[in-house]
Amino acid sequence: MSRKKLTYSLVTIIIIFFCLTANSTAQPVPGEDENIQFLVTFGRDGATSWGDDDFSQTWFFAIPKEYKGRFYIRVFDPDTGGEHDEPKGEWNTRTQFSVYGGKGVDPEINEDSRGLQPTGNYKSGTLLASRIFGEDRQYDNKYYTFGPFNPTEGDYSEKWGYIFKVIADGISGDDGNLYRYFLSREPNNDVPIEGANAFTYEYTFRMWNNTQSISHIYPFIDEGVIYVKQKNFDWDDDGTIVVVSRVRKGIQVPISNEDDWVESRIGVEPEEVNSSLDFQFHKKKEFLVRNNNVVISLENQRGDNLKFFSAPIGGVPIYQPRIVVRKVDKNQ
Ligand SMILES: [Ca+2]
Ligand SMILES: [Ca+2]
Ligand SMILES: [Ca+2]
Ligand SMILES: [Ca+2]
Repeated sequence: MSRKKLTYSLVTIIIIFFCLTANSTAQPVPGEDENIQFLVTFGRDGATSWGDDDFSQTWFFAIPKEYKGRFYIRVFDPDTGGEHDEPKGEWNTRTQFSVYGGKGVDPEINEDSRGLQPTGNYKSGTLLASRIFGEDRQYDNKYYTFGPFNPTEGDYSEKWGYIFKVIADGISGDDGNLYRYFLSREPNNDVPIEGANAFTYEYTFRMWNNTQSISHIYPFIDEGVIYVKQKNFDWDDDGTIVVVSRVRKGIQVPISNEDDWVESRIGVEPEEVNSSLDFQFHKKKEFLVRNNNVVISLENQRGDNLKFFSAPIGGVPIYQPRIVVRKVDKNQ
């Protein structure tokens, strides 16, 4: 083997090694690498200027086909009241959490299922469990656990395994419900399932109340993507949104301010295909923008929405200045 080939092989081995070891657990939603404290969904009587465009949020959990055990979907702080939540007047928001399985859930087959807007047949699939929470001390700063479920109750996909959908609908009121999920093997503890992942097509989350913080989300760039169109909503002119990848040190994208959408196109480099991008949300440093809720979605040049994975596929992309492989002439 020539030295050049050997160098390429070693680089390939190192990259594969990092891809395998970088598979952090996907079970907390928001994920471990994202540095996002909470998802947020307002009651449907809320004002969109508070940062939720449609009062509904859809997430998917993918259970690998090898996993045969039962599992649970745990919701932390499902109530709206007490700790963590965002009041407007008295607490009156009621949120319905619903778990769906069976045929019709797979969002690659059924576009309505993606839940970008809570319209059409976005509740497709078989309803497995549902519960409505208002202000409820029993579940304030605590978990409520859905399940147990069997993986085969999900919608089977060759690519992703058994897919389950969880929709949070703000069915009444005007306060913001902050919450998060954990996909667990056990009902009363957070015990991850090896190889599981979670994803959404429209991410609505709360930024930290800390001017030093940087949050991340990780869309996966499929084969054939030439550019992506990013759309962000109600960013409150809070700092910057920057895109980083293995070959991109960081480009700033246009940001929204108050109750508005801003969109832009980002060209995709060939080296970025089949890997994740790192969308970084840098808080404004000069002063604190409080309680900033933000919505983001992406689509490719064909208008197909991209998935944001709670555990980035291939690991967190780290910018690497291009490696130059020098040809060594043995005759010298
Ligand atoms: Ca609460
Ligand atoms: Ca209220
Ligand atoms: Ca809550
Ligand atoms: Ca906002």
